[in-house]
Amino acid sequence: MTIVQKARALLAQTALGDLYHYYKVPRVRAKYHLKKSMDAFQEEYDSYWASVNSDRTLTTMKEQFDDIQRNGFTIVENYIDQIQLAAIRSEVDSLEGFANGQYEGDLTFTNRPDDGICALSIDQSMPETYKVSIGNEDLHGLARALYGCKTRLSGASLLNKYGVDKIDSSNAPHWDDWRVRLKSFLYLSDVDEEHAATIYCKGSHKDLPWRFEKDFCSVFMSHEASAGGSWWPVDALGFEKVLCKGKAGALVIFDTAGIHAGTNLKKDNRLMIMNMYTTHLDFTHRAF
Ligand SMILES: O=C(O)CCC(=O)C(=O)O
Ligand SMILES: [Fe+2]
Repeated sequence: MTIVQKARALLAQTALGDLYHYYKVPRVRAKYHLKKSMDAFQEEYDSYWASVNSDRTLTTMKEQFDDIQRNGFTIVENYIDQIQLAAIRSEVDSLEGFANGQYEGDLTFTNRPDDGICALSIDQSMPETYKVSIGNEDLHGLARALYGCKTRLSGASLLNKYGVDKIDSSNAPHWDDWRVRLKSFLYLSDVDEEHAATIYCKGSHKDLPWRFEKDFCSVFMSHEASAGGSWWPVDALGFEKVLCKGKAGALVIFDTAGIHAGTNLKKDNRLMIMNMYTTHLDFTHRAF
């Protein structure tokens, strides 16, 4: 090494060298500001999560509370009995056009033909459906027990997946939000590998090495740029993939911070009632 090279190498290790690189190399500038930005967001992130506190005494659904804390999800077979199921189905089946995405009645309705799904807001005109969703104090209590008193019902919809072989946007592995979002699916039809059972990566609601980076992207990039992606990095984490199967009347409840993905419908319909809970979103019509 010449004296000039040695002097340069020494200088590069000083604050002056850092300053030189900062101005000279765009990527060094980008990295520096990215770190500052991530550190600032980490403060907001930590303070949000410090405000989310669970309290097991607030729920009667202790087994489900434990399951969700441990695995991120729970499945309750026969959550409603056949009589209640029949009463709800009779309300749902009388919604003209809903079965194939063509509903034209008074309730708020969304149809996404490319995904092959549609969603209808629930109100008191369907009393049996209302009772197990918007009126379901047991579920509301479970959500508050898991994530604190601020947790609230942010949506309740009747969901119908009707598009056979359609690739639903939710088929990519993803989590829904960087904040609390709990969902319950009360199955009104049998759900299995042919009927679009959701995949849940058991335990992935915690201990995910790149969660903060992805959450950071989801806040600062557009939805389009940061939406769910490929199975490749997810498979590398080695989580068990559980298919959330259940007969009509089963209830699946899952922490959507865990990695999950929809699957294709191979025949018939998948009908369910979805409740969604968050700490921060007002109640509104939601398709997912
Ligand atoms: O429809 C499904 O199976 C999964 C949908 C989903 O990702 C969600 O509701 O968050
Ligand atoms: Fe999702």
